[in-house]
Amino acid sequence: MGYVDEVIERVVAKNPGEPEFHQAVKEVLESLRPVVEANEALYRKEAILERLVEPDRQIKFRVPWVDDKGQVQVNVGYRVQFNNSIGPYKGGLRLHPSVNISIIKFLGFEQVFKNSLTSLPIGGGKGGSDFDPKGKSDREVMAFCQSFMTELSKYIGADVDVPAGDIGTGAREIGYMFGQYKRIRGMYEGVLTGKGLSYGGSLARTEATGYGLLYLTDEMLRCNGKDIKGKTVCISGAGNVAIYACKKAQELGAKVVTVSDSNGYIYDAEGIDLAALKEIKEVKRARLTEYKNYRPNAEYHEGRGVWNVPCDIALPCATQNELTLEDAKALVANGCFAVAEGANMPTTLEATKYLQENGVLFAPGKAANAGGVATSALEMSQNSERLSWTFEEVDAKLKSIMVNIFHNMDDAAKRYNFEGNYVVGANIAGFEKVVDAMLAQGVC
Ligand code: NDP
Ligand code: 2IT
Repeated sequence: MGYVDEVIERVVAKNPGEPEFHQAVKEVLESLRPVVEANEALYRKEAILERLVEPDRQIKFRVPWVDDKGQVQVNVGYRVQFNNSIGPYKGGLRLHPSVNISIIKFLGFEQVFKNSLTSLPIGGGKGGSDFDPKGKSDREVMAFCQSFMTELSKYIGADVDVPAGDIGTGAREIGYMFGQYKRIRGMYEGVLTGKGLSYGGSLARTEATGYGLLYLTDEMLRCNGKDIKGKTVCISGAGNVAIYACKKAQELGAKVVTVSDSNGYIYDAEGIDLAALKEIKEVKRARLTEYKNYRPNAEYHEGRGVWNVPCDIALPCATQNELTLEDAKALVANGCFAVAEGANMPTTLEATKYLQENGVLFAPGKAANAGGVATSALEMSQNSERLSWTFEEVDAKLKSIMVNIFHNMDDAAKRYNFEGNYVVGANIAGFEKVVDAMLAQGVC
């Protein structure tokens, strides 16, 4: 059995009941085969793959807090510090009832390669909790965030581990967590990113993941002789990534016809009304059923089905495994020619394979959604030099980072004779830098 297969088998055996983590490891390691085969003796001796798939440490803790009725609630908190070979651990905090160790590990593992691809000095980590912010009062969210940070603060720091937002964690949650960190440690430091603009946040961080997704998609289309202008786009999700993907897609001249949440999706044939979407989600924190109050001609459909809407370009921006083989078949049958992942691992392995085999340009999340964490790293730089850059400055850097990521993954794919396979290209390009740093730093 080859080295890659041995390690995959061991990961599955040693981490039972962690299907998302297995999936992420398989996707990465299988596409690294050409590099691993070219360096097998060295990598085996140095146990490179074994070291990559085992996090530096996994922290799990109790998060007790008091709800508005005076009842004590208990949630579980996690931080997985995966690999800090190229910089402090960096990655978001997910607050969603589905969160478990498998999900945090898959996200942390992906983050290692994603952060490497940004070309900035950040290692990979991820955290979160099974706390559900939905339907909670601001005071309850604050009580949870303060309790969560009381424990997490022992393990993080501006040069150690710098968390940020993810599903369920936005500006409100980051603010409460930052306040608690400051209080406990008695110091102001850039320990979190995605902070508010009045206390050290970076302009354009809110927009960064969605904008970055479109900058990379635009470059991918351009290099393949296509143009985003005038194309029809389907987006899933209606959160931070989806909203700013929608905004930039519209600015680039595309027509976005869908957004979705976990209850259903909107089909607006005239193009999504961004102001309405932002008011519903960012101001009211309401459900998409409200959209019809703003746009009576739009359709609301209960349940899944967003990928059955005909489009040229699909941008999954909600959650893992939301685009299945069935969905991929529907997209191809309807003439979709590009898929770029705004979410982390939204496309199943079978669906990815089907899309690639059917000539669909496919940009994997670790490249396509790297604009968020890249701009987080720019926030860290601004905090360190105690200066703030203008929106235009940050946005220009973001754009050049995304264009570079596209070319790095494109070149890596070509070097190994997998031209056009951006999954292989992104994994190899991300891996090469991490391995180089690991080898240089000896056995650790
Ligand atoms: P938000 O919490 O802002 O929005 C998440 C959106 O996805 C909501 O519309 C939510 O619907 C929907 N969603 C979440 N879980 C499910 C589910 N199980 N089934 C269907 N829909 C679901 O999160 P973000 O926009 O920040 O994150 C979206 C994705 O992008 C995630 O995969 C995240 O890891 C990834 N990402 C985020 C980055 C960032 O900077 N924020 C950076 C890079 C990647 P509902 O309200 O009904 O739950
Ligand atoms: O998945 C991700 O890259 C994020 N949620 C953003 C992480 C960050 O540190 O900005």
